[in-house]
Amino acid sequence: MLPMFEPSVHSSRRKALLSSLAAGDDPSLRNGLLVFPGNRESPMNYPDNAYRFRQDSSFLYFFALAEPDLAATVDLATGESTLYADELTEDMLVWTGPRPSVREQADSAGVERVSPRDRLAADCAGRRLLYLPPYRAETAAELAALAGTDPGAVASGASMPLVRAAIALREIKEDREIGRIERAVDISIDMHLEVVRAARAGMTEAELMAAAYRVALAGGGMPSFPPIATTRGAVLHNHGYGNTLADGGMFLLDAGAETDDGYAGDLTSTFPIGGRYDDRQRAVYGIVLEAGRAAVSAIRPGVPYREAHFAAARAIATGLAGLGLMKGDPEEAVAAGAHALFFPHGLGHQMGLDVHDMEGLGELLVGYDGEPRSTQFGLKSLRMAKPVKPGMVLTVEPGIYFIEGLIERWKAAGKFAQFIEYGELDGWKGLGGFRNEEDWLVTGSGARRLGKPFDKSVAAMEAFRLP
Ligand SMILES: [Mn+2]
Repeated sequence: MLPMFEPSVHSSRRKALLSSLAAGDDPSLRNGLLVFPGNRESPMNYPDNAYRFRQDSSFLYFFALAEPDLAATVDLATGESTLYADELTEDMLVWTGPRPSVREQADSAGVERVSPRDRLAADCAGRRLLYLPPYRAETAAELAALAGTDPGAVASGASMPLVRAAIALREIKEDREIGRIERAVDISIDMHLEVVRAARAGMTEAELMAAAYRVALAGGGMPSFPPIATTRGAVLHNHGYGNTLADGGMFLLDAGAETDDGYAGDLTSTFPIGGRYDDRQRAVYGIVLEAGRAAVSAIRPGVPYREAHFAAARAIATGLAGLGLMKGDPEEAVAAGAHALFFPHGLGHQMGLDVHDMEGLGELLVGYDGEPRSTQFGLKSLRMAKPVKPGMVLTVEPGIYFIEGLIERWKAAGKFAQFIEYGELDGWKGLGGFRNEEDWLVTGSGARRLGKPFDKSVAAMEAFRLP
C-alpha cells in the first residue's frame, strides 16, 4: 500500500482526537495513553504463507503507515505520539527489501517519538490504557498482555470515549478522502462493466469472478471484500463460484475495489445472462431502480438513514403491488414488515477505509449512535439508521429476492396474508435475486453519487454487453 496523505493530515487528526477526548468530562482520561496496535501478518496455512497484508483502518487513518508489526501511542498528558517499530534487519533486507528507517516512517505520519517495538509493554505499564476494540486474536492477545487482563475481556474493556471520538472523525470524510473513494468507485465501475460485457451462457461464475479480480488488481489494489458473483442472487451472501451461467437467468455481481491506499468502493449490478431482460425481470429490476431513487431523494442532512430505507421499502411494496404480488396499503405493509419477504436486508452502510466502514468499532455505535436496534425481520439487518451528516459516504443498495424456502415458510404460516398474494407469487418463485448498489456522498442539501457515469437503466445494461 502507498503512504496516505502528507504528515500534517495525520497529526491534525490525532490533535482532533485529543481535543475531542479532552472535551469530555472524564478527568481520568487526561492521564491516559491511547494505544493503537497495527495489524500483523496473518498466515493462511503456515507462517511464511500469509494472506495479503492489510493494515488496520484506524491505524491507517491516524498513523498512515501500512507496514505490519507496528504500534503507536498517543499520550493524553503530553499530546505526543510515539511509533513503536524495529529497524530493518539484514534478513529483512534480503527477503523483503529496503524500507525507510523508523524515524523516516514516523516523520511521514508526523509522529514525534520513535521507540523499539518491544518497548511498548514497558511504556504501557502503570498507565491507564485506552484502545479500540480488537477484531483479530493476536491484537486481543497483545492488548490483554498490555492491560493485564484476560483476552476474552479485552473487547469489553475498549474505551467508549475513544471509540465515539474515532467514529465522529472517520465518518465525516475529508475532501481528500472523497477523491480517493471516488477512485475506488471508478475502479469498481470498471470491474462491473468488465463482467457485464463478458458474461455468456456456458461460463462459470468463477470465470467472471476472475474478470472482476483482474480489474481490481490492475487498478493497483484488491477487491474490497470477497465478491459475490452468482447466478443465484436470492442467496444473499453466496460466496461459492461453481455454477454455470445459462440463458434466461440473471447474474448478480456485488463487488468493489480497494485502492492501493486503502479506500473502498462497493457496487452491485444485476443483469440478464442472455443480454435481454424478459418482461418479469425488467419489471422487478425497474422496481429496484425506483426504490434506489426513492431512497436517494430521502437523503438529507439531519434525516435518519432509516427514513431512506423506509422510502425504498415503500417503493418496493408499491411496485410489487403493481405486479400483483403484494396488496393493501404499502405504508402499512412496510410498517408491519411484510415487504421483508422480498427485501430482507438493510438499505446500506457507511463506506470508507473499510467497505462496511468502522464496523469493527461496533455497528450499533456506527449505525445507531448506540440507540437500540429493531428486532423485526428485515429491519434488524439495517446497518445504518441514524441521521446522516454532510461528508458521510453511504451505500444505497435496495433489492428484491424470491427466496423460495422463505416464501414457502411464510405461505404455510399464513404470514402477512393481508399484504402478500401467495397465489400469484407461486409463479414467480424461480426469478432469483435483484439488487442495485451505488455509493453516495451526503452533501449540504442532499446527496451526490460517487464515481464516473454508470447508467444502470435496462437499456444501458443491455447495451453494455459486447456483441
Ligand atoms: Mn454494500
